[in-house]
Amino acid sequence: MDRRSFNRRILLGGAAVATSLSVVPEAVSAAGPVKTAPAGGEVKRIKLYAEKLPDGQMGYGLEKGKASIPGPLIELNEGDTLHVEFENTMDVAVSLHVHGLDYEITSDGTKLNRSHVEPGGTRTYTWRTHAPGRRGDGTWRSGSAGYWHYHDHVVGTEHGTVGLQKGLFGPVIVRRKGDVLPDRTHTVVFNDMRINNKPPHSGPDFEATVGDRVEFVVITHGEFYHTFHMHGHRWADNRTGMLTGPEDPSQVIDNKITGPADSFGFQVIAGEGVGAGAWMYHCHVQSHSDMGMVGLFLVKKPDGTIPGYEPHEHGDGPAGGGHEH
Ligand SMILES: [Cu+2]
Repeated sequence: MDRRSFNRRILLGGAAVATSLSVVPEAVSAAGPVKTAPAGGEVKRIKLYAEKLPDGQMGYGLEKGKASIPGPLIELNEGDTLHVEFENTMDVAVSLHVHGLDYEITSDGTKLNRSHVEPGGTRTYTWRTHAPGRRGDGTWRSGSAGYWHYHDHVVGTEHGTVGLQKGLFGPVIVRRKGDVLPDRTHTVVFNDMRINNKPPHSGPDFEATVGDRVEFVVITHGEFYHTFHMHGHRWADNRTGMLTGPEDPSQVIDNKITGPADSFGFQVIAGEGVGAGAWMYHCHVQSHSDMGMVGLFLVKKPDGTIPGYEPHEHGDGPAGGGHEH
């Protein structure tokens, strides 16, 4: 259900429904038609840096001194080409290896192909994407659209095991023409027993207001399998995480198993049908959640309050992995 029909349903539902959901008129009037992804075909260029962070971890960033864990969200539309001018500011070799996109072997980002970057060096990695279409033999070729990710493949071992542990990873979203665009995107990376390489029991937490269209990208790295669960919200287990219509056979879920290098994504309407609240998301492997693989989806009422939530009870507040649209 899109944001427009969500708000329309509340309007038609009358005062009783609106009261129980704590939705005030401002949220309804904020409704508008959804924005959708344009056709691709552009040639884009970014600069990306690999850096050591002050705490000994490592990250990717779009500017020097701005590296983050996870690295910056890279968004493309099917048909786009991206040239990544990649600079290694560290004292160890590093690389950039992407999942799901089209790249020649010279952009593989492995030592096997000498497509890594020595300390102080630069290299341009080129990623291409394509729309779905029919091959010459009549069979169907999938498009590039999906929730993907990039990571180092060099630091520590020839598989980048230490680079991954230290934070060298980030999200890539390739959209198909017509895909619904979110208001903002958050990235959750289960990396061994941490989320976004933060200490246990410290989130990250993500803020939204009831009715916001919020997209999550979930990536897993490290040694373990996890299950991603979110309270109060559900999504479709398909490419976009959204049903395409009433006949879409995709299963609707609120929990998904995810193993090393898996990635998926989805959109939710914050608080849809359930209202504001501090909604937990966590790994549902019990020992993992008990050890702190948990964060909060902080869905505020339009007045900015969150019923029953005391911010000091949990972690250090919103942080990391966010991207405004
Ligand atoms: Cu887990």
